[in-house]
Amino acid sequence: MNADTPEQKVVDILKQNRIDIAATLPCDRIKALLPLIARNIKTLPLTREENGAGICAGVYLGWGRPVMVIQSTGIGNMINALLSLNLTYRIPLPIITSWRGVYKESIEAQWQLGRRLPEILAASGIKFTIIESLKEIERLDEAIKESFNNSHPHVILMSPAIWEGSTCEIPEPMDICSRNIELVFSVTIKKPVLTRYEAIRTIVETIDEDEDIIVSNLGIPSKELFEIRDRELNFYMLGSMGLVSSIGLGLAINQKRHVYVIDGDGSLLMNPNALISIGEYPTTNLTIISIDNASYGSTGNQETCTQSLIDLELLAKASGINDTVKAHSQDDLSEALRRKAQFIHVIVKPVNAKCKEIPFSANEIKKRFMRALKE
Ligand SMILES: Cc1ncc(C[n+]2csc(CCOP(=O)(O)OP(=O)(O)O)c2C)c(N)n1
Repeated sequence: MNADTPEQKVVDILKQNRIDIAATLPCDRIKALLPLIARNIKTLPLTREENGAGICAGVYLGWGRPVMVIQSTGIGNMINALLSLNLTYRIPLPIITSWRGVYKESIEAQWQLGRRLPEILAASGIKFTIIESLKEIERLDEAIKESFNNSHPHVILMSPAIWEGSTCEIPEPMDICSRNIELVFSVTIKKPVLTRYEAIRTIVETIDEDEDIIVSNLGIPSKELFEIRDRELNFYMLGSMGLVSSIGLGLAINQKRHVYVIDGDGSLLMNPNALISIGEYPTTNLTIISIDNASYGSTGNQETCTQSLIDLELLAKASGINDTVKAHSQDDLSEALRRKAQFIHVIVKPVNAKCKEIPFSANEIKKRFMRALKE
């Protein structure tokens, strides 16, 4: 039933290109394509596209070959990631989009972004290919190769015309069963004694220096890590606020080494979708260390709501991450690190060390990191 359908052709092209992970978010026009991809290629359903850009970047850094398959509106949700992460670090990412807003589009909310997408992508310096009909499907293969060969993202705008008349099977909706949810959580947050710098030093002194990966958050945390101990297995974020844990997940999926992520409180709250993905795809080699100074430390210690409203450990638990722990001291933190807890919530004071700039370009950080992973 699926042979010779346009959807099968797309899957064949993905397989020919040795794609090993597809990060997806649905569009009505690709409701037959997505389940077919999921049956053939390891698929990570997303809750927001920007999070997918981070996960796919991690997969690529771990020497994998990811694609994204999304609705074209999702490009609007990920434009900063495409520029500050993919273009800046030269990380390839083929993005197959169901191009809405142009062909037989009755939903008015699709028009504004959909019609302007080619101009937006061109102005952003993001390579794109328009595929109007099934006859042009081979251009998908060319676009995927172009993305990996030139180490940049490539958006493929696929017209709904391609799928018209397809006989590709659309699965029945799943059966929803009853389920119990139970959470008993009670915790005391003590007045902080540690600084972020001390917490990062504890991480560096506890992990396996020769084997383990550290992915560190943008701004001062990366600079502090660089100053404490620069190593080739450190991946320093220079921007893309919120994506550090997503990148860590992508790496953990594609690597055997243990991945330690240094995240913040502000950054985690910008992309709680990362926690949902981590809860959904549990790995045994990923530890998220959320260093919570109750503020946006890198931009001048403006308060976040972790002091008054949200407990990040509870947020992690609510996202399906079971093995969580709170750390107030160096001893708490090193014990949690030694047992490789999935999520460590570290309570620290809002203090920034005075550190120099990291003297590497994004591309240098990426290249030496990827080289070190191969050793
Ligand atoms: C989308 C976006 N908005 C705002 C910023 C500015 N910015 C850079 S670092 C940062 C604070 C990050 O805070 P947190 O994650 O809590 O880490 P901390 O610096 O406190 O360790 C902000 C707001 C940014 N880089 N990107």
